Amino acid sequence: MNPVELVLSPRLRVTPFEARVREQGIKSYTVYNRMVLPVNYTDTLDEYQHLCANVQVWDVAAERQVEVVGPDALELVELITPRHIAPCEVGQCVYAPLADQDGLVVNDPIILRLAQDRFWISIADSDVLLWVKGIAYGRGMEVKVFEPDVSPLAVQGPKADDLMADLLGEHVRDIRFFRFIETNIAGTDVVLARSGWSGQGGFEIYLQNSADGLALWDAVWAAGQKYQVRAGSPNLIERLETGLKSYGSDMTHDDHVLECGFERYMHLDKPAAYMARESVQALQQQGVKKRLCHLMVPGNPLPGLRERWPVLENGSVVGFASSCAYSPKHEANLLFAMLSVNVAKPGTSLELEVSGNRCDAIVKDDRWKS
Ligand code: THG
Repeated sequence: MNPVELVLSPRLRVTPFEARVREQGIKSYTVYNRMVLPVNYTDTLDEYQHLCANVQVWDVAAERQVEVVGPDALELVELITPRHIAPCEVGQCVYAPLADQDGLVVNDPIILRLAQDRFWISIADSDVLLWVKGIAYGRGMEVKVFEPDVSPLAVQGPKADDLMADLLGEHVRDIRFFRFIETNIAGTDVVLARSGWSGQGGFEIYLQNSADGLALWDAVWAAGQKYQVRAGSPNLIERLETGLKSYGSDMTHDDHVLECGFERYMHLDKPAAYMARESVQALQQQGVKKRLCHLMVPGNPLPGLRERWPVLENGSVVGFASSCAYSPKHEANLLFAMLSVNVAKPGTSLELEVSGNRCDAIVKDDRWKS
């Protein structure tokens, strides 16, 4: 098929790093939270190999922040997620699914606690700002909910620690996973967290003033010269190997939190009130009907996935695959698929239908093993 162009206009928000992203030769964008999200500079395989060996700088400003601050901030954040947030310390981040009153997934953000009464909800692609403002208003809560001028810049890859230590000092190596510090880079105040959407390790730098975006990029870029730094982006191959699911693709507002493998990030008996409690209890009694699974298809690389591909058992559709990449490590195609519970067991043999052709597929555990 012929390549298509994404038309850029002010309705598609720019990021504070866009000039550098262009200079580095960006070839394709996607749209995320009504903002551009750079996708490819060269190609996904080349970028995957570089990411796993070196260090990359990613413009992930499209991961917008929803700030919740005020006396009722904790109560409000507790309401919107089945994860217990009270134990999260200032300086800590937690991965927390957001669920509505029916238990349906609204988003799967990282939540940062900046103060006892102040949070950033670092969102995936859906309108969390309007949802949370609506709840705060409807319940008359004493809290401010807004989108601050904050843009994450990710530094990912095995050389990320060396790069950041050269830039800020050896102490950054001591920042634990999902913890953050407040510091300053190139004259601009930033939040520096050990996190990021890859399994290769690294940091996310939350810029707090768009006007300083290029200065921040340039400082990181200069420190990265020793380490063959390149511009990159969340990588499809790497994120499938690591098992990172993408909201909007792999799970949507049609799916219940109990269907998406979020159990590790939920405390269903938490003392604080949360909107999904009744729905979760009811569905636990009934049992879920579908589950988000890992699916492997050996053989040659499959084409790019544009629409969800049907998954079949004995000729009947039992679910749909939503993401796919060929993994050099496993020498197989890795997919996420929402499957009927009766087939959602590692080891189950199924078929995948790709443009009219059927191929063998096998359900795997969440580490692509058995
Ligand atoms: N960084 C920031 N904001 C984000 C993302 C990010 N918002 C949108 C999206 N990504 C949120 N989704 C995820 C999903 C998984 C992880 C991070 C963000 C993640 N998971 C680890 C894992 O699965 O191995 C560990 C989670 C844990 O155990 O606590 O890192 O990337 N700022």
